[in-house]
Amino acid sequence: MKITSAEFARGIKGTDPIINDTSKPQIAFVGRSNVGKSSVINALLSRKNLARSSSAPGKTREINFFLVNDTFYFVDLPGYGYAKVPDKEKEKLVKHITWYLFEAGAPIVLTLVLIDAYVGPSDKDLGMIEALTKGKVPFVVVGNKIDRVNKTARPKQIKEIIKKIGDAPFIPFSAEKNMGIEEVLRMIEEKL
Ligand SMILES: Nc1nc2c(ncn2[C@@H]2O[C@H](COP(=O)(O)OP(=O)(O)OP(=O)(O)O)[C@@H](O)[C@H]2O)c(=O)[nH]1
Ligand SMILES: [Mg+2]
Repeated sequence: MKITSAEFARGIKGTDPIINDTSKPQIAFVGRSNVGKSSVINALLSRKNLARSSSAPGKTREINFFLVNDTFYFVDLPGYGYAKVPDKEKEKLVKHITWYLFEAGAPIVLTLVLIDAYVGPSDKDLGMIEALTKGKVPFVVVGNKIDRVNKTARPKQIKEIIKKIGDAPFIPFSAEKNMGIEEVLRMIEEKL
């Protein structure tokens, strides 16, 4: 798939009509704080900082919609489970994410569950995978930051990740080194 245009559409904190715009399918990006959701979006769109990324976890606090090719949305979600965000706000963010994914009636055709390929899936990641499976939301697990794993150690690390996530499809990725972009875009295209 060729990306011909990408623009920020809207950031939302509660409900909003954009969620139920059924004329445009949505691709959701979830994962723990600082795993690189915003960076992965930028890499897929070949844009530097359209989705704002930061080394300080907890950067994204709204659900951000990016209109791609005038036909579908990339949806950048706040990260789950990072200690630097105050507890009350964390709780609110998790509720907002859960509501968006499972209750809001958004036309989500694919969810990218980002995990840190160097660290492997956390319990929270596995919980998200379980919830998506139960909720019948189609997803793919994307192992970002694979560049942090030594080249020779990659096959073993990938095997171990696959063992933990079970049947879910898995794509190793690096937003920093532009790895895995073709594979992910192909997967998205299949769902549109
Ligand atoms: N080594 C490496 N670092 C990366 C990669 N992708 C992102 N990062 C770094 O990880 C940090 C977090 O990136 P973000 O894209 O802001 O992460 P996020 O998941 O959107 O974070 P929140 O919005 O806080 O949930 C930044 O310092 C990025 O430079 C990657 O593929 N490899
Ligand atoms: Mg972000």
